[in-house]
Amino acid sequence: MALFSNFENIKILVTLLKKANIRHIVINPGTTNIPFINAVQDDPFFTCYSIVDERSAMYFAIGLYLQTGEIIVTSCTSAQATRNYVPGLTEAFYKKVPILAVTMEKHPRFLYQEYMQAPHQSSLPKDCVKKTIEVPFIRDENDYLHSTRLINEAILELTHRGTGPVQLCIPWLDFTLDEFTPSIRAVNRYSMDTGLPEVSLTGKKIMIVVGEHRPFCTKDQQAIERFCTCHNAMVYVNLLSNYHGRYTVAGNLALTAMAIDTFVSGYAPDILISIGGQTGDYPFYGKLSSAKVTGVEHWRVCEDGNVVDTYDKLTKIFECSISAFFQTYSSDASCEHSYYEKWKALVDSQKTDVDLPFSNLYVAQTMHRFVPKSSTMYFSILNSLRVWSLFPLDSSIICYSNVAAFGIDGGLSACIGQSVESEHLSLMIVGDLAFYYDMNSLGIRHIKNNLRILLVNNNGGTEFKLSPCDRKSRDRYICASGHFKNAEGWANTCGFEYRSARTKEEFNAQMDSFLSDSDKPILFEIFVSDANEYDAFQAILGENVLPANPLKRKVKQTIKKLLK
Ligand SMILES: Cc1ncc(C[n+]2csc(CCOP(=O)(O)OP(=O)(O)O)c2C)c(N)n1
Repeated sequence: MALFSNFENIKILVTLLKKANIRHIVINPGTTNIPFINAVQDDPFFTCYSIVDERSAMYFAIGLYLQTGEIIVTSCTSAQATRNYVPGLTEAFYKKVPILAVTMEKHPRFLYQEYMQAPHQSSLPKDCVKKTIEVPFIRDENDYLHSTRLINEAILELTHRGTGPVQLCIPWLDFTLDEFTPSIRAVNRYSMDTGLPEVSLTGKKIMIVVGEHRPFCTKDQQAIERFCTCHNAMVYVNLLSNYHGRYTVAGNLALTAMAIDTFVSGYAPDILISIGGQTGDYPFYGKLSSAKVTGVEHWRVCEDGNVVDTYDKLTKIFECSISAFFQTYSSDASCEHSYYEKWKALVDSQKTDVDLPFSNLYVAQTMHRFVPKSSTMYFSILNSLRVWSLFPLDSSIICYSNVAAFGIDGGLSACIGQSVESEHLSLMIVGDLAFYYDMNSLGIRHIKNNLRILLVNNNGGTEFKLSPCDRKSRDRYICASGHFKNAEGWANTCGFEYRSARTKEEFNAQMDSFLSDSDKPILFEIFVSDANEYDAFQAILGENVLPANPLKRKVKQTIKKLLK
């Protein structure tokens, strides 16, 4: 298959910035802009600035322009980052400030597909920029020439008939679809009006995946359970599913540690039925969307009836309610549950009591059993959500995260909004960048004593160091390290009780009281190193890697036990 690339786009942009003598670049942390950051951060031609918050980055860029009178470039990742440029860009638009806002976007096929971090990037309000220019993926000479012309056009527009901001949208990353064999699927849509079709589910392995969802009503829950009773079905859940019926499998760790070939040969369903919103579950998406997974039909059950082909396997859309769908395809028959049992056996055999260094993961491993019943937990996206998803929580605990548009910007505010209408504990798990993005929310005067914030201060976005990489080279701009010391002063100013821990012992000694009733909201800041965050994740994965033959893993675990 063709290799789609954005490296050529980055090269063209950097070359043209130099030719236009544009030197100042304001950089926000992120993944999709890593190729651009790598291309400029050590080039002495450019002066780079690291700003965590995109709202402030855009105003910072305005300030740079006011002082220098020069064109300023800003660079941010996709997801919610671009949206947070809007206030500053609006000021820049009416102030006529020439800022080239370089934003990144995914291939258009991911738009509106419940694909992670893929909100529309070029839909800014019309009084933000003079022009939005989107360059193509470069696949051949035509694309190359096209991009070169468009990037020139974007730079020229900054000063054409008066100055003003311009958005330049660049597609991100090289990607190939491994083992892709073209095949053309037809997608059919059914509704209660037209009638749901006859389907044959006999002998099929069925996986129901529950994306983010508020707690289920009894009617839906019963309908799903009844369906599972009469089919060889399982329900894949993660924390955000808030579904706790029979036949559920919390399979996040299993999928994280499972080789794709193992999934294909032993764990993939014949039919995937999706309900709820986005899963926010990268391991799940990675496995189900793999081109190696063939023969799986995705059935989407949703009242909007939209064509949302998240895993590139969509064949049927059922435009109806959850209960209508599952009731329609249930009967009084019962059935063997070999598929569910296979998954359950796998999940039951997993090892999570691994010795871990002090880290977000260690805190999740230690604390997940002690979170009081009926609490609500709100997870910051990506790293915090990922590590907590490896551990089950009591079924009375409700979990949320901003996985719809995937911003680090508003988790705390959302958690506080939830907490003020609850009598139970509300617990936010948040990294330092996301915390500082939303720290003004600590001043909300409606905050009650039921709020608990666990702030994992790992000095920047550890998210960008969890895969093998040169960690040092990522610190300055990609992870945005070194901006913040601690939250103590601000927490105290806002009437919180502030606690901190730098070791497991300090953490363990305070965990109970952190989770207990208090006459103040509590902010508990733990200081962990990026190296420990990485090592902890690798340690738990290493213990649970699932080779093609699961028997081998059992033997390995037994030998390890005997050697202890
Ligand atoms: C508004 C917004 N800006 C930028 C991003 C890109 N982004 C995703 S995760 C992340 C790092 C978060 O760092 P932190 O909150 O410290 O959590 P950690 O990964 O260290 O646990 C960033 C910048 C985003 N998702 N949303």
